[in-house]
Amino acid sequence: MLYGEFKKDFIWSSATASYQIEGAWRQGGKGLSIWDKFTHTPGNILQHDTGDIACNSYNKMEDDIAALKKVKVSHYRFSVSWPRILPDGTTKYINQAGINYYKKLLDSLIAANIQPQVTLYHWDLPQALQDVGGWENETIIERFRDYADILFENLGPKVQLWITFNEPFIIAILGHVQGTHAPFSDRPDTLPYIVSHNIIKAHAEAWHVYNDKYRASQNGMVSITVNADWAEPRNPYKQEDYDAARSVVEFYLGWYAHPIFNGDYSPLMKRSVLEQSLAGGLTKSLPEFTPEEIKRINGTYDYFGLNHYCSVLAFPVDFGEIQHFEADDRTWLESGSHWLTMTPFGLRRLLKFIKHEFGNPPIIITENGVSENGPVDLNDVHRKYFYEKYINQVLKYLLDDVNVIGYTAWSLLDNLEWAVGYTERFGLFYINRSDPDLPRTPKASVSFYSSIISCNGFPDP
Ligand code: GCO
Repeated sequence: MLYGEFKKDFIWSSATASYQIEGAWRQGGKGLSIWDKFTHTPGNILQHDTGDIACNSYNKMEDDIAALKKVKVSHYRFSVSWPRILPDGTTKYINQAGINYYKKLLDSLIAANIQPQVTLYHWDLPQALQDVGGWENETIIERFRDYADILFENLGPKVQLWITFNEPFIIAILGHVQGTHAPFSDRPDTLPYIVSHNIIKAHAEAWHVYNDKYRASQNGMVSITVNADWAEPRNPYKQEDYDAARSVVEFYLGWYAHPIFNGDYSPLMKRSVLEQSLAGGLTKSLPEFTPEEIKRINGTYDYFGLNHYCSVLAFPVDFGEIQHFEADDRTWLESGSHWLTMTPFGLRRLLKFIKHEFGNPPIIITENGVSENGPVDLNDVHRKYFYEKYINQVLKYLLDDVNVIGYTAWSLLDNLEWAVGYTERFGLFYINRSDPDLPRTPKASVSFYSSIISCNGFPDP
């Protein structure tokens, strides 16, 4: 345990995403998203859960603001539902009711002295765009740029922090390979590398729109959020386990961060993809950027957005053959998600890796948190443990001289955890789903997290 305080003006936040909390799926002129379709297709989501109502945040904005005030966060990270703004994904029709909803949310936050962090895309693509190929069709780059332009113009005067994409890795792999996320269809030609290629270009275009048209007047920061586990070599005496660990991190995070922070995919990424492709009978699947594209993409960031939950042990079988890490001293405090084991030390290592690999950018941890499932226990001991240990690892940025400027707890509310529905609960606030009012009830971790925020860290007792 390190005692000390974060630097002044550290960003303390909590996060949600539109489809996971808003509900109101056919209210206020909203178009359909790929998640509306996906959850309504039998067999995709545990318990047949959907986001039709979710936390009903669309109609319960004041309750969410009250919850945020209780946590005493300085910031709130939420996402905009693209089909609420552009029901068919294009600028043919702009839904003013959608814009008004987010303007009102921004006004209420600012009145409560909470600054917004706004995600443009947290996975709820307008279904109409999916019908013409979604992220596989490169015309989507222009669609995304137009959508971003509308948000910057209408919401930008009240927003200082933007995130273009949340976790492109998950979009590409879970949404287009594994099929546990929307828009999965079993077309064999669905390739994650093309999807990611288009996402990287779309991100860059949105950043340029901001840079060219809005930066001078709005002076905010725009970036992308990537997710990454930390990977440790399973056997520290084996070079190939080190190499495997490196490849894991490269795939999660380097896939997107290399082009955006350093220019182009890394040699390691190119080589690994080629090896995988050959093994799978394909000759090549990683598209190439032209020199002009590399120039246009390189440097399109104002900070590094990181979602991090846990670490894995790596060893060289095929890529992907990874095993969850179980080396922490108290793994007896389990999480409610099979993929999430508590491994706080990995976060510090990952932060140092980012510092060295990507030129010491300012880093905002845009998600970090833990779940439970099964019986409700408002005394969420495991979550207090998680936040104490992980946030304390973040504090070590003071020792490592890493430029961390913010931390975001996932999530403010128990919400629709994608394919596992409402069975896994990541919230600081519990929501009793059998009460039609969906009251937000604080778990013990609310006052715990809030005391860390009030102290701005862990002052020496
Ligand atoms: C994610 C998402 C969140 C999840 C969270 C827990 O980034 O995967 O941003 O929507 O709910 O990560 O799995």
